[in-house]
Amino acid sequence: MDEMIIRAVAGQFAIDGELTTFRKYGSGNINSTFTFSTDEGKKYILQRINTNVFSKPFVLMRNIESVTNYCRESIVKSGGDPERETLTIVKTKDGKNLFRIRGEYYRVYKFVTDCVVFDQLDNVGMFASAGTAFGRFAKLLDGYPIEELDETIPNFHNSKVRYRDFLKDIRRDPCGRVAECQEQIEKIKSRFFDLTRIVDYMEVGEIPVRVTHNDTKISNVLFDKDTKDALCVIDLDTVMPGSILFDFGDAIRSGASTEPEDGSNPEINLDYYWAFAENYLKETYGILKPMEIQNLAFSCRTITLELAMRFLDDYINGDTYFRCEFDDHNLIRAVNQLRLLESMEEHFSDMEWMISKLIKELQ
Ligand code: ADP
Ligand code: GN1
Ligand code: MG
Repeated sequence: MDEMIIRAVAGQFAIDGELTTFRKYGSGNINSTFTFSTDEGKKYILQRINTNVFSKPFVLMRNIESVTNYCRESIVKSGGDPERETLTIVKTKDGKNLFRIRGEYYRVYKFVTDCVVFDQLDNVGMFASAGTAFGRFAKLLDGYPIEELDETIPNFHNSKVRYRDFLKDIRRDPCGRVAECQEQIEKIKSRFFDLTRIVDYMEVGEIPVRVTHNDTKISNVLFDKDTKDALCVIDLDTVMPGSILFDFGDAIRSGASTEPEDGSNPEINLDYYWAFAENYLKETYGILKPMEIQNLAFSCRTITLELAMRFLDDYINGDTYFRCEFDDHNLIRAVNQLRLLESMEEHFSDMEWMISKLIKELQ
């Protein structure tokens, strides 16, 4: 991206000092993220919102402002540091959440100081700590008034709608890629009921709709660089009504895999699974309904399958949604998420047994 634009954009925000250096930052698949420093020694995150994915950026920012204000109040009450434990939006000089230039939307956050972030963890204690952070976040959001939130991406985890679109895209085959994906397509089709079970229960009210994060992958948690404790849940773009099961499942999918999302032959690491679940349940046990508890282990399979389908669908559509580093990236991601799913299926009785053991300890 054009250096002039970044400088011009940063200058529109009420930052301390003037931009000195900036660089591309992070590994998010959706927005374009930069970090910059100022001559007053302050550091910020600047993001260009992906409007292909988030079509109403002002609505998105209204959600985030309201959710971060809510989190801030609670952090202050409990004696925490709101500048490190939640995102802090920096407004434009005329008080707006976003700056629009050339049809693109930019936002700025304060950079959370002394934090580190990982696409994959090599330390079970850190994943356990992420379990506490996501569990607390879920409990905190449980008190947030659901009617105040707009859906930033309608039907985000509605796997029935996603499946219908997937079948349409297979029929359209816009890039002639369907023939080479037959094996993966069949694996997804044969698991239709695994994909839709949670949504079915939600539709009849057996699994509650709550305010949830909806994108709990491990790179959406910041860790303290010294203590390595999980510090701050970020990427609040998809905080909206959903199921807590998708949040639990997605954290396990991304954090308890032996490989990164696109790494070959991933397996579920049951020690990581246990460590996360133990802390997550300690925080959320009091709010979870029996049907949620019963489906916790299963939710890991559902969300992994859903993401495999989303990656494959994007591959079939010509890679228009997820950021790709090379030609077959989405296909490789889909293949590997399906492998992770098979590993979860192989170990499913252990995964279920662990949840019941943890629940018994909490009763
Ligand atoms: P995306 O939606 O593209 O995933 P994120 O909001 O998750 O974008 O940001 C991408 C990356 O930028 C994160 O994984 C994290 O490394 C970093 N990041 C985002 N916000 C902050 C912040 N306030 N302080 C420090 N790092 C941040
Ligand atoms: C995207 O934005 P990021 O990289 O944290 C995606 C998630 C996927 C994830 C897979 C809004 O998350 O749903 O699970 O990639 N976010 C959106 O890596 O689609
Ligand atoms: Mg992210």
